[in-house]
Amino acid sequence: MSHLRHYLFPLLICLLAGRCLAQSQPLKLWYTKPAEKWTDALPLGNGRLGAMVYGGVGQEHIQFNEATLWTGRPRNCNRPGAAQYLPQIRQLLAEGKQAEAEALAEQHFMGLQDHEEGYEAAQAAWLQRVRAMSVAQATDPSHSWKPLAIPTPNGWESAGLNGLDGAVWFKTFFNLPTAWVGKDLTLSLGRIRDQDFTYVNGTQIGTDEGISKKRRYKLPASALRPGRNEVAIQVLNFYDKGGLIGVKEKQPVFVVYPEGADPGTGVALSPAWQYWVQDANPPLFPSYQASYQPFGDLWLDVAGTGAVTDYRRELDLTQAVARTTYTQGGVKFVREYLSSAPAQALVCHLTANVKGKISFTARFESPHQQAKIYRVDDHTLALSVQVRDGVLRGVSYLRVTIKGGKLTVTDKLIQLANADEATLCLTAATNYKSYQDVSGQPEKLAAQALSQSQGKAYEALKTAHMSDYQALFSSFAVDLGHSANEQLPTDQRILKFSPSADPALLALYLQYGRYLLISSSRAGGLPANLQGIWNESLTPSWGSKYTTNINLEMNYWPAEVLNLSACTAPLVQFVDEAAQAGQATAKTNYNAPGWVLHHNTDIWRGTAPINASNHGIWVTGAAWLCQPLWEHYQFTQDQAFLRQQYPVLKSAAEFYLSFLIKDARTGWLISSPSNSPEHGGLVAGPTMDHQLIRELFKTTAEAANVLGIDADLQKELTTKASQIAPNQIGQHGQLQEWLEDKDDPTDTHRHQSHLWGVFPGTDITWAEPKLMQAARTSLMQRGDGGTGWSLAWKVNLWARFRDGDHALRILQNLLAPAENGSGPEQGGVYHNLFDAHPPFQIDGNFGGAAGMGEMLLQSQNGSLDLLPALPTAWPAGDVRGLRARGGFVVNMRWQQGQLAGVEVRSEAGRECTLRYGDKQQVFKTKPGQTYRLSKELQLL
Ligand code: FUC
Repeated sequence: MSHLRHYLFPLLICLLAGRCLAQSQPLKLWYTKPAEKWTDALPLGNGRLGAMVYGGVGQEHIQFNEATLWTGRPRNCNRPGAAQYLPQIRQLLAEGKQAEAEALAEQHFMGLQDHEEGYEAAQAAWLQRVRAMSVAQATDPSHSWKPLAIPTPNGWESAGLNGLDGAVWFKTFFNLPTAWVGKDLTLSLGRIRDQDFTYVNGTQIGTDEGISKKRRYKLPASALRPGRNEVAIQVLNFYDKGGLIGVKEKQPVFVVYPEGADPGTGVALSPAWQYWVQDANPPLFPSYQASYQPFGDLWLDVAGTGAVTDYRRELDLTQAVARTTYTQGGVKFVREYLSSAPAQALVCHLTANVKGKISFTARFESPHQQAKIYRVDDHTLALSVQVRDGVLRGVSYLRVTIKGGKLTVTDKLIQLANADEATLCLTAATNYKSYQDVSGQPEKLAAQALSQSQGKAYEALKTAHMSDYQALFSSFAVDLGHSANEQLPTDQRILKFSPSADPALLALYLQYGRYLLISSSRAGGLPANLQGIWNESLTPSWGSKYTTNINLEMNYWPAEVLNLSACTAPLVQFVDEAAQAGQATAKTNYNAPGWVLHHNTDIWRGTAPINASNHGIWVTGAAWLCQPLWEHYQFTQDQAFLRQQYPVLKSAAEFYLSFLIKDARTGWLISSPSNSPEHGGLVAGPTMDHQLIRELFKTTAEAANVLGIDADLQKELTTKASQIAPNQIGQHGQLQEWLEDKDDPTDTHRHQSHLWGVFPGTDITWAEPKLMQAARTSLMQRGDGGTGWSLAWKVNLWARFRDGDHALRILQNLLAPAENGSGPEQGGVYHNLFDAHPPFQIDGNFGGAAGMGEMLLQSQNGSLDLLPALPTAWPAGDVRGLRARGGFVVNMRWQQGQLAGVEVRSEAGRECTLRYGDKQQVFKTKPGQTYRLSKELQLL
């Protein structure tokens, strides 16, 4: 009895207090100085409106996004006639002629690009136009020359020329040492995106194209002068990032040196580079898929004099409210910011402890070339934007409501003088209605949203926001231990992080993952993309779209287990729509029924293969995207949901039934052509595909069985599943990534696709220890490094291997400071705890959070496995609200590395099997009932 009291008492207190964990462990990111970079700023989001808050004192900057503002347009993405080439591509692969297969597929099998037609002619005409200007004309001082810091490692985008494509002239100079007069020299410029025409003293000395080539041009003595020599470069950029990037080279760049000499002995070009933009409208470059776009920037130039003390900015995860506080001139200022789902608005509230002290000028900026700012009424300013390449446009309204003071709205800005307090409400909308319909009315939507909060006090808006947010967020709490480091600002904690020095930072990271999912994925909206909903660039990496060979799925790994099931709604809708769109691709490329989706998709539900045949032809995107649908059913036991989604599973299964072919050598059913994601080129029979298809066949058959339908199909799927190429163990003890035993055990490629069957799949479990061991060997061979998402995947895999210490080692790498010298291919975290691929990519945040859940509870094998991978560095802890398959919610506590007690709430009334170590307990449950068990798994 005494041990019972010992366990129950604190648990009851906890349950009664509701948020006791949150109180003992403040879930805050906080800093002692304003954000300098975008990845220092704090993210807010209501699923649709995203904001990055910098918290500057004299100048506040809020960069914002609206989730539906993308490039592109509804269009056919399928290349007619592609299926004709399928037999030949398969034949070439069967004969081992990979290069030929890839070449043929590249030409005939990839999807259709937007602007593909007529591009060459349009580009030739544009080139002729911009090349017509002589270098003398181009370097004339009358152009509006501006300074630019060179090199621009991530393109001139990072130096303020966001999204600029076109023709740009640069100039600088160097002084020729007297000793070099009469010698031929070399000018080293490094890499240039995309094409350059380089002149010295008005003579062209070189030209080249392509971002991978290092520019080193000969400077003939005859072109040089004693003393000052002028360098002029016309840079042409056709798409994506542009400029003189001069990246990561061992040899110095932007130098001249005698031909054949050591570049280290060279003379540097003057850093006083200048540029002018000759033409910013080249023909739109062909693109397979669209890019997510930033919307705009809200700036507040805040009045205030005197020294600033007590500065702090924070993001409170329990409230989804950001805050900046400081004292200036003896006055204490507080700003609060939130992105409210009920109000569909971004709200910022400014107060001071002395009346009449709030004065600022609010203004909009936008990186879009086509942007307009205008006055709406006495309180409201508008920003309207139109994307350059596409049909979407957006409108944002900013309304300022004040207590005291004087408000003036001009055509350009809002001015506020001497108010007691001010509330800013920002709304935004686009004309995107669906992937097929862009007839929305952004002005109307933005105005409607604004009118919803009209007349409401800030406190009322905040209360409504918090109760909406907390309904999701407070369903889960975790305590992994404490240390003094918790008192440090977050950026300092990151620098000092190790799992034993600061276990609470991991708990914060986990809860931050949940916060980010709630903030970027709400019913009725789009799923979280590669950057959630946060993006400042017109040319974000990988288009900030949806990569489906790992990234989109990883975004949703925490959703069920960490008790945010409702946040999967956008993904479910997205998959349903992709299943519609993907039917045309199934027909066009494979002459098959059902639906297919390849390794990437975008807001327009592009489903055809993109980019290049060596990695774009990967057929199992549809199979993988069916998994979260099945998982949602497994976790919730919602049969109505399963009935609704079953056609999507069935249609995907029908595609693969038609697509699989018999391998002549082995007699197995194999997937061909395809790819083991981004590794090894176009092949027949990658292991991952077989795991995915086998699992899809099994779950579709099981779904039909649950629903009591399609008996014949159930049989067919079960039979076919057993004929698919099995998992194989190779010569190095590894799980083979391909049909053939050709893995390189020293290969540390970021993808570990053949381990899909271990996690997130269930094709390989401890029921087959040899396969599990082989999979583990493969993971050992891949190593403990990797990009952000690669590390996050490894955490989950090590959890399934029941090795908590190894999982924790990987978590340590996942939380390495991204700005502290991590290698280019190493993941980590930025100051705001955003995951670094690098660059920022949100999947690592989600995958890392899910991985910690996986360390504490697993339920993929028909039982609830408690603390399956508890690391030694988490000796004591507490978790509440973990979800398990079968419709169970689990609270548990552990001490000295051992389970101390557990509570299971049954939502669906299913029989429950609990396992802890070698103990097991099976018991019947009733829906809505909670069951308490001791550390011995005895029912109490
Ligand atoms: C896949 C990965 C890359 C990156 C991109 C968005 O292509 O291989 O590492 O995450 O998606």
